[in-house]
Amino acid sequence: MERTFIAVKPDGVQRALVGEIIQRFEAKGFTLVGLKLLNVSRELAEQHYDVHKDKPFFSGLVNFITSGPVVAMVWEGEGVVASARKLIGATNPLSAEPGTIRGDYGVSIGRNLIHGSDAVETAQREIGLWFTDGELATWQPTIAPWLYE
Ligand code: DAT
Ligand code: MG
Repeated sequence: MERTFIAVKPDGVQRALVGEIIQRFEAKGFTLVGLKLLNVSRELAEQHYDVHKDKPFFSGLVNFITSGPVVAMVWEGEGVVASARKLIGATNPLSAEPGTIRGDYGVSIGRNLIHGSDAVETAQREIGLWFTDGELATWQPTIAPWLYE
């Protein structure tokens, strides 16, 4: 089953949106298989955002993501990577559609509340970066027959 890496960034934690964000993924029908609150090391932040290392916003991004606790999660479900990106909305919250997490709660690109993997391969890399195998649960939700035919 497909998995994606989701992180509520320090602004989402400070603004007490953790429950709201988890609720959206649960209500959609995805399955939570990993969850932890952590202060992110500089090393992890730089590895996570390695693809952006030459961008002008990179140092600000690393400073921001290491500035307070982050809620790291792994969610599972058919098509979860692309679907999570839709639930999250466009990178710039001002352009994100109402009904998306960034569209409903954000006003600036550098404080866009949440990260979601952009592709299945990226998700695998990010899950490996943030979680050990032992931190991920394997379980079958009893509602599965009501989610999938
Ligand atoms: P996304 O998080 O939607 O995948 P991304 O991978 O292009 O977006 O960028 C990673 C994060 O970097 C993004 O969530 C916020 C920040 N960021 C991107 N573009 C930015 C910009 N032009 N100015 C400031 N921060 C930016
Ligand atoms: Mg990205």
